[in-house]
Order: sequence, then C-alpha cells, then structure tokens
Amino acid sequence: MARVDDVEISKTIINAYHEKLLDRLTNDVIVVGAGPSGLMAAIRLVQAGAKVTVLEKRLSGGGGIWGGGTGMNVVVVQDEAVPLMNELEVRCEPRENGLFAVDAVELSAAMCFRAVGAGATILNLLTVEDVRVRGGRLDGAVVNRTTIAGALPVDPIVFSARAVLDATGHEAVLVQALRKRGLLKDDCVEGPMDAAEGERFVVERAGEIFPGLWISGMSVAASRGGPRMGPIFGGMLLSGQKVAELIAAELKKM
Ligand code: 48F
Repeated sequence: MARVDDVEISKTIINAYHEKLLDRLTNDVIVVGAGPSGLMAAIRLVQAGAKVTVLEKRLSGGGGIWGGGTGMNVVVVQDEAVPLMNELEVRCEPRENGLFAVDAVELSAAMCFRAVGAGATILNLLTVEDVRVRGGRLDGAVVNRTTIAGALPVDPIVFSARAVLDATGHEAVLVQALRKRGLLKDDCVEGPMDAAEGERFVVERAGEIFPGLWISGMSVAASRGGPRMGPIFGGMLLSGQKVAELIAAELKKM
C-alpha cells in the first residue's frame, strides 16, 4: 500500500467538505430531516431538476425507519407503496392482510443512496435551530452543528432556499419556530394512534403551510392535527412524493 500522510488526509477532508458546504449555502430546496418523507421528497425534487440539500441533525439518514417497531428493525408498507419499493430496489415481502414487510436497514440505506445518487447533498450532524423570514416569506434555515446546538453559546449560520421542507417528523421544528413567534396562529397537536387515518392524512394534507415553508410526513400530523401511526411507512413516502410534486410546480411558477 502507498504510504499516506496524515496531514494530507486531513487537508483532503477539509477542502472537499468546505467546497461542498459553500456550494450548498444557496438552494432551490432545503429539506430539513433525512427521514423517509424528506428523503423521498429529495429524490423526486432532484429528479425534477431542483438543487436540493438535506440537513440532518443525526449521524445517519433514515430517521424513524431504522428502529422499525420497538427496535425490531422491520417496517411495514401497504400496496400503494410497493411500486416505490421496486423503484428503490428494496425487497418487500408480501405478508397477510395486504401488508408487506421491509428490512429497515435496507430501506434506510437505499433511500440515502438513491437521494445522493440522484444529485441531492445530505449534510449530517447539522441541526436546524431556527428559520429566516423576510418580507413574510420563509427563505432560509438557521443551522448549527448538532454537537454545539443548544449546548454552547455559538452562533448558527444560514442556508438559503426558494422552498424549505419541514420533514422533521413529530417535532415539526420549523413549524414550531413560526408558532412561537405567532407567525402561525393554529395550535394543532398530533392526535392519538390511528394508522389508516394517519396514513391518509399525511398524504392528503402535505403542502405549503406558510409562504416558503412546506410540510411532509409526520410533521403534517403534528402541524395540522392528524393522528399518529406506528411503523407503517407507505404514507411517509407518498407524502414526501406529493409535497415534491407541489414544490416542483411552485418552483416552475417562480
Ligand atoms: O422522524 P422521521 O422519520 O420523520 P418522517 O419522515 O417519518 C416519520 C416516521 O419515521 C415515524 C412514523 C411513521 O410511521 O410515525 O415517526 O415524517 O425523520 C425526521 C428526521 O428529521 C431529523 C431527525 O433526526 C430525523 O432523521 N431532524 C429532527 N429535527 C431536526 C432534524 C433538526 N432540528 N434539524 C435537522 N434534522
């Protein structure tokens, strides 16, 4: 093996990362949260020609997929999501009652792989702390390193976008940032568990909630008062896909 220099390794990482970071400060779309709905939206948006950056606070993308149900790393999808599994080249095993079992590791990994392969950039270990609003429109995410956010008095930086998607799941972080300023007046909370109704709700009600701010996945239920659901994921993927179509149409008009 060729002899490598430790400082050259560091230099390679620093240069490559900072090139990537600089390139990603301005975007067509910022997706906040690399869970199933955010990743599906990112895949569809890059396919539609948008420049998309996904900001993820954790080490890895996949969000709630990884843990399956109570840490049993299998998730369930229904009929409507099978074409998406096929497209992602993720195996899905037919079980009883119209349900399909999917390996959580395979699905998480495949979604990250497809999103990056299609041209999205995922920046992990970055936590969105707040939003930028100018002229009544949300046009940026206020970001800190996850290891710093909330722990140290260190200021964040801003990434800008023509559209920002809150795909942060139950937390609905960006929606909450607007609510606490009174910029969003509703006070909906997520309802109790109802998988069938919840799956329908997150697809139907995905959309723009404030000028420039879009919601998909569980942040739809958290923002608009839909029921929660367990480890069934078809609705998450279809919700991400739907919001991507709406955002792509809006970007065209802009
Ligand atoms: O929670 P998550 O998987 O959201 P989702 O796409 O899917 C929900 C399901 O997993 C599950 C469910 C359906 O069966 O009930 O909950 O709606 O993914 C949200 C992602 O956002 C990241 C978080 O780490 C996760 O990967 N996230 C949350 N807050 C922030 C964030 C933040 N402030 N900044 C960046 N990423």
